[in-house]
Amino acid sequence: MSEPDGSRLVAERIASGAKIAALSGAGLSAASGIPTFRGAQDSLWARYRPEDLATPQAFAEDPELVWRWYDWRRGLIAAAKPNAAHRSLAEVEDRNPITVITQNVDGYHQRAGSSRVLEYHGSIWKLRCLECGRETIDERVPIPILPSCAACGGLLRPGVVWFGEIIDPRVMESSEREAADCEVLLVIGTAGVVYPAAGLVAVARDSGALVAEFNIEPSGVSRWVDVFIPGSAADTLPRIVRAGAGR
Ligand code: BJW
Ligand code: ZN
Repeated sequence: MSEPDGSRLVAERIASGAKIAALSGAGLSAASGIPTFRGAQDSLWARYRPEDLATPQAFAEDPELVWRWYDWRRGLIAAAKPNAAHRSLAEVEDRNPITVITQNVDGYHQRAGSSRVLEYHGSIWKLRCLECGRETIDERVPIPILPSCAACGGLLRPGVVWFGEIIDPRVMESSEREAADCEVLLVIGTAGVVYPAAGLVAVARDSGALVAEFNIEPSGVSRWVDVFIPGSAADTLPRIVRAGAGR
């Protein structure tokens, strides 16, 4: 189904108080000015693919390079702020049960006011010691390169999930449960190519949820969705959520 019938259906389901799960990706924070992973970009880092930097092997080979990339991204995130799409997911909590499953590590959903957020790929503000395993929240921008553990002096790494690493089993289990139990799944700004996150769309669909995708172009999971809503999520998501609220 496509617009406008599909949009209306999604707005009506939300308005009727349906239980919602949202799966968000980098495209949701794009309108905040945070670069996506796979889009055309003109930054210093555009020549690197996520598969080149977001791996334990890359960090083992060149921790300084990987830390410089994360320090640059932490600076961008700290200087910008959540956008209208993040805010509309927070506002919908007034009327609907909602869990946000985010692949993003920027912390913007929490900053916008969402109270139930599952950080599927971790957080860029959490650091973990490679020696003693201690985890800390560290919001320094810039961060000293290379950062070291206050407890043991070991090398710290970003508390995120890299390729080849497992998702925190508790987060994975909760996410699968939310995808299976929701009545509406909102899939927002993700290329839908990184697993197991992308598989949550099939979980929701197979469990009978109405699946609505918000993206500027079709993604790897578009074949599984009931409704595709084209455009920037910062424009389309508030429109659908507010249409349901009669605003
Ligand atoms: C807009 C917009 C606007 C733009 N409005 N929209 C099954 C099949 C094949 C492979 C695998 C599989 N299962 C596992 C794998 C391997 C691998 C994987 O998926 N590889 C594929 C790439 C082929 N997965 C893993 O390794 C995962 N671990 C795992 O499976 O463990 C078990 C295991 C271990 C060992 C062997 C086998 C299994 C871990 C994946 C970790 C991903 N980590 C990263 C980095 C996180 C930290 C950080 O941020 O630095 O996560 S990579 C990067 O991709 C990041 C993102 O969360 C993730 C997804 O990206 P996302 O959000 O989709 O962003 P983009 O940029 O790709 O897309 C943006 C979208 O927005 C686009 O569609 C735009 O059109 C859209 N858009 N502007 C709306 N304004
Ligand atoms: Zn340590």
